[in-house]
Amino acid sequence: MKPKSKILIIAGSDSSGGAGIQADIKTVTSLGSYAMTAITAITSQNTKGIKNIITIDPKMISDQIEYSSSDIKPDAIKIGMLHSKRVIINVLNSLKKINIKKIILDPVMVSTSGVKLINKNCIELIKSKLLKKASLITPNIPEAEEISKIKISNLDDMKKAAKKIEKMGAKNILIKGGHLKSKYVFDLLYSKKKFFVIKNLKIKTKNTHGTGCTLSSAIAVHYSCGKSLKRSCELSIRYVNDALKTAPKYGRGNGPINHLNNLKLD
Ligand code: PXL
Repeated sequence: MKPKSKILIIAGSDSSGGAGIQADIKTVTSLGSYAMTAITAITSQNTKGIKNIITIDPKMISDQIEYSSSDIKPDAIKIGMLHSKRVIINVLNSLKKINIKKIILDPVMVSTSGVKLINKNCIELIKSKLLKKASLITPNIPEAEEISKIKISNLDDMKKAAKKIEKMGAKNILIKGGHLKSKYVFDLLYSKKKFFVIKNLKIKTKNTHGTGCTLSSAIAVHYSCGKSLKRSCELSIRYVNDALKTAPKYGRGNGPINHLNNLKLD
């Protein structure tokens, strides 16, 4: 088959292959699109945690975005780990130059294993500038709390936080409910002043590494192909759920999900 669309991924590398740019490339590829990348940082990690991180020079990040896009124009962009203010400023400038409308922002702050992936002073810049540029922002509960400064314990709190994040200038917000303790996961999309709740039975597993990266990349693919944001979120949540259910159980910690769940290769 020919790729359905082209996605530019701006994110960090996860050497264990479950999250970050590796998860993004696998997701975009398995869903039938063409993946391009601008790598923002390199982490050495396994399923038990992160050993160390080196950051890529912001100018190099801009060059990756601008030089590749000037030749192969992406249909949508997925943004993941941006670790410093300087990186965010450069990415904002590059986004202005390449002028792609469909942008999915995963405001990555902490890894599944609990390691901080960005500096504290990034959060202000994400709030004041970057979230306005995104078609959709996809925080999990801790990230939504950090952005909105609202403590979230239930679906009502999620709605309050989504409204507040919209007031800050975000166009559409998907708050992922997986961190709340309950039999069900409620994911909440707030779009055009309307709430859509996507309810699923919670899958009991420790193999959740990379779910956020995977979800935002899947949304970028569906959205780039002309589906509505709501439909893109529904299809992508289903893809992540299927990937969780069929996780290959690699490693001794929080293992990767199964990005190949939708493919029949035999
Ligand atoms: O899941 C968030 C995330 C994003 N980007 C990189 C990561 C992780 C989590 O480990 O390693 C590079």
